[in-house]
Parts: sequence; C-alpha cells; structure tokens
Amino acid sequence: MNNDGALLSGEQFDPLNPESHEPNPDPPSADPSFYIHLPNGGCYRILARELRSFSRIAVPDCYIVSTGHGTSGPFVFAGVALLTLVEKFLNPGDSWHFVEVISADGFGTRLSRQDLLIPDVSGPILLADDCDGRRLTREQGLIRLIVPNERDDALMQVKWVENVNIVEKKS
Ligand SMILES: Nc1nc2c(c(=O)[nH]1)N[C@H]1C(S)=C(S)[C@@H](COP(=O)(O)O)O[C@H]1N2
Ligand SMILES: [Mo]
Repeated sequence: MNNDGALLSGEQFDPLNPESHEPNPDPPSADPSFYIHLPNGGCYRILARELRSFSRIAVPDCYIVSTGHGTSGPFVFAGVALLTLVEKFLNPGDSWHFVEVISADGFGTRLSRQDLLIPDVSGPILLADDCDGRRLTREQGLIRLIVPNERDDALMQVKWVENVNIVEKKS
C-alpha cells in the first residue's frame, strides 16, 4: 500500500512503520557516526569506532529477508545492544517509551521500550557494526539496526543509522 492508500483508509501514514519499501541500494553517506537524542533535548555524537569500547554482543542466525531480492544469511551480527546504549546515555529516572532509529536516507523504524527490555529468544535488538567477524562495509550499512526476530521482511533492519531518538511518546 502506498501513502495515498494509507490516507484513504483513514489512517495517518507513519514513516516509521511502512508496510513495504523499495530498498535503497546506494549508501547515502560515508559518515561513520550517528547521533543519540535524549528526551530532555540532549544530543551526543557517537563514532562507529566508539561502539567498540561499549559492552558488546554477537547474535548468530540473523537473516535479512527482502521481499524484493530474497533472503540472505544466516549472519552473525555483532555490536552493542540498543538497550545498553539507551541506558548508557539516559539519566537514571528519565522516562522513555520508544526509540526511533532513522537512517541518513530517511528510512527508519520505532521500537517500544518493551521490545528492548524483553528480548526475543532469537536475540536482543542491536546496533551492529560487524557482520561475520568483519566491519560492516558502506554497502552493508556501516552501522545497522538488527532486529533478530523480524523474519517476514526487513523493514526494521535499518542501514546507515544516523539518528537514535529516545522519546517519551510517539513523535
Ligand atoms: N537505510 C535503509 N535501510 C534499509 C532500507 C533502505 O532503503 N534504507 N531498506 C530496507 C529493506 S526494504 C530491505 S529488504 C533491506 C535490504 O537489506 P540488504 O541490502 O542487506 O539485503 O534493508 C532495509 N533497510
Ligand atoms: Mo524489503
């Protein structure tokens, strides 16, 4: 369904919850950094190499399921659990309900606090900078959101992460 279809059905089109998407094959930028935005308006810039100094995890048996160009994997993606990152930057007691993860090409998704606090058996949601023991290339997404339990399509597997917004309410 396209934007018009969503509007005709009376629902507001939500860019962070698309029903389908034509994957963009072209890396939008070579910037190996992203921004984390806190509910109080604070913002930090994080370099990809700084992710190496955080507590890391590896999640095996990850698949990227494209409805257009087929399934790839299994991969072992490694990086930092999104919850680890949120807890590192948030002040204790800060209230938050969602994390929006948005790429440099404007593609993105929204995770609920529950999604992060109660990981699926397939593994926790992570910001990956490594695939099968190698740094993610620019083509592979550089810094990529990996949602291990998404097995029907790849609408949450956001490449080229540029902004991580920790928010109290859906924005
Ligand atoms: N930034 C960004 N991430 C994205 C997309 C995109 O267009 N831009 N497309 C999504 C879709 S629809 C698919 S199928 C997969 C494709 O991932 P792959 O190129 O690793 O197979 O990336 C997902 N992540
Ligand atoms: Mo896709």
